[in-house]
Amino acid sequence: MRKMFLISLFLTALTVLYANTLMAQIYSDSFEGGTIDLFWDTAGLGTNKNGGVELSNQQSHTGSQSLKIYSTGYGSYGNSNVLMNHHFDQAMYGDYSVWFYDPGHGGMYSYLTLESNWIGVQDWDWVFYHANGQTTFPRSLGWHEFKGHVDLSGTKLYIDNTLVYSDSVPVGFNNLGLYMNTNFPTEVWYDDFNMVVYPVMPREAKEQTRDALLGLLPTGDKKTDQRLEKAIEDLDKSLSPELWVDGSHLTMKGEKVFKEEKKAVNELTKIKNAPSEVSGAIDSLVAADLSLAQTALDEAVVWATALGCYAEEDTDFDCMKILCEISKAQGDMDKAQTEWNQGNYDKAIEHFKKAWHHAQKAMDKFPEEVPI
Ligand SMILES: [Ca+2]
Repeated sequence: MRKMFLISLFLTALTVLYANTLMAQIYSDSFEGGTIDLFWDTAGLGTNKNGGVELSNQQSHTGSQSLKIYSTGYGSYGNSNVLMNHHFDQAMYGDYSVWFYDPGHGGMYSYLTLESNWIGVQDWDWVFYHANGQTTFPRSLGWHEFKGHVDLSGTKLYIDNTLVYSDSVPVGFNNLGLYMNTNFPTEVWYDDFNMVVYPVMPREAKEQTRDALLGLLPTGDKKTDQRLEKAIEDLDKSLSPELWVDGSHLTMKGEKVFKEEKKAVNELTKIKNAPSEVSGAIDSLVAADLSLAQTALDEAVVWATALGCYAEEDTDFDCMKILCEISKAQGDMDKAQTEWNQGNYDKAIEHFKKAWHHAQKAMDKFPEEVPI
């Protein structure tokens, strides 16, 4: 059931997003089934020597399988050097996580790596985990979750939900991988990989759109200038810091972001003989709202799963409430896409707002009922 639930979300997201440049990439892998998913490049850029990757039933975090990375020890190529990775065509931002089965000994490097950011174990240290350097989080035998969040305010890395590293360097990533390097025969396991990533965070997309519209002034047409100025004013309101937690998350007052944006889009659609950049700006704004709603919805699904709430089979009252809100959010995402396809931008934004609201309600993020 769980798998079906996640897959249906995955398909929805793909359908919704193919049409625009703010394509969210949502991917989960529980390493079940017969073969390693094609998402992963197992050719490893020529680095897979003296070892390899395979699906294994020796350990599992969920289901009956996980991904095993193994070493055959020091050999003709030197240390074993194994990498399974995924390449993105452009720098990405967002959230990712994986479970790691720690065999509890030193003597190997193994980590989840994203460009210069990495979380895992070092060969010389069997006492603490490392996340871009040594942490104070003690190693122990068994499953542990490695998690990261990257946005324009920087990077945060977590082990078992404890923050172990943060910086304020706004750098996205083009590569992510699971890696091991050692000089003796051994093995580690990874399971339940999840990621929700974007090429541009919604807030940055809105800022860029605002600046692009500002760059059109003056157009030589007084009426057009007035509408552009009004739209920029509305966008400034939607970018107000108290409405934003970070580049992809809104505060409890977040509905104002959608409302102001709707006004801006309405102004832009009224411009007669609009410069060609205007229609691109409208699409960017609608896409950014899609990202905000989709992020909240993804997190609501993770939230529900963590609480043990699964679709269809659940009869628990609180679970039913959560799943009902998620279902409403998914319904609004679909309606938004339909409106967007028909050029009804303000109605699309209205549905993204509702989807966001339902996702927040599913996660119990409102202290009391907030009308929409
Ligand atoms: Ca599994």
